Amino acid sequence: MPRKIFVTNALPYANGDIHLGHLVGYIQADIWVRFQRMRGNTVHYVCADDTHGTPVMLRAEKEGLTPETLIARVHGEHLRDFTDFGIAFDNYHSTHSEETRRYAEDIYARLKAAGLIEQRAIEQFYDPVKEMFLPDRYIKGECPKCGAADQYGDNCEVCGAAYAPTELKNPRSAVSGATPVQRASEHYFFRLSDPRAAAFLRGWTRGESRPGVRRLPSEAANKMREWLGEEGENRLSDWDISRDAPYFGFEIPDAPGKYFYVWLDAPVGYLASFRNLADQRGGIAVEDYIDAGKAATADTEMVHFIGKDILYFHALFWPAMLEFSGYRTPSQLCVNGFLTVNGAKMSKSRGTFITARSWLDQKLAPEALRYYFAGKSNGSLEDIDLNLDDMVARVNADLVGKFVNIASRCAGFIGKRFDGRLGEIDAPAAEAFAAAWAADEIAAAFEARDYSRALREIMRLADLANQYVNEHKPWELAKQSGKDAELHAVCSTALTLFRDLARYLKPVLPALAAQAEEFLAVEPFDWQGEWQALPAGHRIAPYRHLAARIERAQIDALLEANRDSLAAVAPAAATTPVAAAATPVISVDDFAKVDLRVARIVEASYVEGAEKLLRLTLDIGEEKPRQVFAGIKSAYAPEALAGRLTVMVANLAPRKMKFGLSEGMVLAASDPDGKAGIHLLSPDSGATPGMRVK
Ligand code: B3M
Ligand code: ZN
Repeated sequence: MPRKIFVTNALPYANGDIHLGHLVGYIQADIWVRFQRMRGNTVHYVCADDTHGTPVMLRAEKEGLTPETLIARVHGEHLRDFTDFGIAFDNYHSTHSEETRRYAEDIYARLKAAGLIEQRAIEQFYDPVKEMFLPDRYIKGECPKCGAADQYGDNCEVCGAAYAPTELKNPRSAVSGATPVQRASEHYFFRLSDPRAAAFLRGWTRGESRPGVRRLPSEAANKMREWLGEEGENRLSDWDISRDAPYFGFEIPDAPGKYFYVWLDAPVGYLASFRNLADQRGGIAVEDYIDAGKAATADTEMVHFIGKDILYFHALFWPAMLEFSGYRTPSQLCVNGFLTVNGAKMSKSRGTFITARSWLDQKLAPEALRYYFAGKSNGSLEDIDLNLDDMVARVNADLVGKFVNIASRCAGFIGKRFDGRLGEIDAPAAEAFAAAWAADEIAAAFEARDYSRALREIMRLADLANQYVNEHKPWELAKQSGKDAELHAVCSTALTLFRDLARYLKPVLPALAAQAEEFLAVEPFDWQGEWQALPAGHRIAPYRHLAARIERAQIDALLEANRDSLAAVAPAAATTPVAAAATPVISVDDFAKVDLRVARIVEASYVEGAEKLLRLTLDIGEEKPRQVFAGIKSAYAPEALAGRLTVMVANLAPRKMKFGLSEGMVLAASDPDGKAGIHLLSPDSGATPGMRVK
């Protein structure tokens, strides 16, 4: 029976451009969707912009726009970028939509009815001028320990002290400059600490989406077990799902001035985009995909493609939200790693923070990137490195040198000598090729999202096809009399092999495959198991150049276009730098006493009542994760932290703080006056939790 699959990609925030790092997951999803459709399965593939929350609100204010105007502009930009990279969503919607509001309110009402919503008062700093509660990044003051000026609310960049927001001396709002006041506020919590949540999640994270296919990648499922704790335990803390006005988002019903936190309604955007698609197109039984009862009998699937940094939300919060509100839970999470470029994190100074638009502006083929990312994708969470030299070499060798070369060496003879009509193919050669034709193996690789394996197999077959052409040398046959029949058979066979390569490359290179379909004058390729030749007498179109080589000069222009033009950065106004506390010279032995470890932030959450602290759960390869209160909330939203690697001091004496026990300290960089923000340290890709930093 054909499968019925509802597929989504993570919703990009509406306050930034699409960059190559985003495209890893989108290209992986689009390839899988195209493959499924070639197999005859029904797929509804949707996405949307993630539009709510403080960053979007403040960016709109900065640009002198309403949030609605800003998100409308960004929606168009995002959709254009995705479309130009061949990401063929059936619908690209917005979380700022009636469908999202309706589903969010419905889910919330059902969670409330299930006794899983709780109201609790928490203390926060409030800016009386801006009349808004202040997230950490907008409160500054003097460090209560060393007096350093202009420090953030939860930890001091000069002496490293971590403290509660209320301890900051002379606090002021970084938004208006006013002195913030402490104000209690009612917040709404989703009670993940309820035993029902842990019991459900423990089973769900271990489950299978289909026989033999795990719901979560195994490394992710193991992490969930840690986060949940052992049987009967529940390490999850309640999740604060409300924010106070002013906030760009949806008001919580019966809670005037309270808004759904952006991450509450972001995944709801998946359902909203699907519903909006169904209302536009008709004929889609949405309930069969999203209603728990109906989905079970209709045997539908809901598959989310996400980056590993947002695994926590998709493997804990979102399934629990759905389960306890009567909606179907995700069938499978397909999780991709982070992108590095030339072996390092994307960086504006190196010009490797490359936007999708700049790739296209440099006239670089989007399918070159699709091909390269596919060649690096094996279905795991591993990070992917875009080595630009390697990409140029791989695309030029495989796509131009191997695949297109078969057609370009044979098509001309068919056109010139045989009126564009194919002849009988060379049966023994075809059978040998057909025997090598591992259609099922290629399909299995695509199904498992192990595109690197699929492409290896396809390129092996391309080598066989080129070997056939090299052995029969049509260019020699064409010069000899009495060899026309052989020339006709050789070229017809080669073009049949070319046709099958194009068929199997189609999920990765849809545009190139469409050009091949047009040149060969065939119906759009689907995925048949058996090998069939193109029939004798079949007329093909005149051959037109199918793909151009990439030149290194294009890559240099791309890097230049993305480099932060340093000249444009005005020299910082001369200020008397805060005298950094003199740090004594120490010996190597002194330094050796500090046990620095690579740590993965498995969870980051707000701390009730703490303005500047985040509670981090850190995996440093020990039995139990560490709990650390870190003064980085001023610079980081918790959702941006989950899954990241950082460095921590692992042998600090545990500190009893107001909000609990802090078992260590994470390291972050900033300048003495703190003006340039806080920058969490992160080790290069390849480092793993527990590694000693020396
Ligand atoms: N917008 C974070 C991100 O852009 C967030 C994803 C939402 S998916 C429901 O990766
Ligand atoms: Zn200090």
